[in-house]
Amino acid sequence: MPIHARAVLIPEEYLQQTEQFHAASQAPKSADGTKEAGKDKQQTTQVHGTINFVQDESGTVTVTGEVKGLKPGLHGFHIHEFGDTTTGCTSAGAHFNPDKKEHGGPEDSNRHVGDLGNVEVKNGDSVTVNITDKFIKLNGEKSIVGRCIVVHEDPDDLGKGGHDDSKTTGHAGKRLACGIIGVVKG
Ligand SMILES: [Cu+2]
Ligand SMILES: [Zn+2]
Repeated sequence: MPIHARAVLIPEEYLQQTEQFHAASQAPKSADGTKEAGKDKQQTTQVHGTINFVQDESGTVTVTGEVKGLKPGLHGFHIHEFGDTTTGCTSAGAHFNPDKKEHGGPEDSNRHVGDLGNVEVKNGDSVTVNITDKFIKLNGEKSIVGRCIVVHEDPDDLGKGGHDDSKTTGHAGKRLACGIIGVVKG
């Protein structure tokens, strides 16, 4: 039977606000009894979307969906090890790497299991995702269920950029949005 999973990508800014709400609810009230509201945020486009995962009988996983609110160009797209967004997408940890390999591209054999490469925005601010991958799984030791999918600000250099972090993160920059992957009805 195929296995189905899904992640809703939540903008990093929203997750940061959630953390601020937690902090505010624990902070002492000000003299007039009102709580300090969060500072006005500069309005920026929020990156969001929904990503679907289906594992077929052979163990191949197809990743489909849409990401909106991105700048044109390539954006690093990875599975990170933890299904945790407590302090924003940082809580998702490093790339999911159960085989202790170096960062690479999706076509490399020396890659993190979580290395799905890039999504590319060609027109407007959204991209339709359609990736087929043999490394990520929805069950077993390499299961990505309960971990996070992360979309980055910059291109993933697939380990070949020569930067300090090319072999660990692909130099993909800030985490713009992330979502915890959960099992869904087929
Ligand atoms: Cu990443
Ligand atoms: Zn990686």
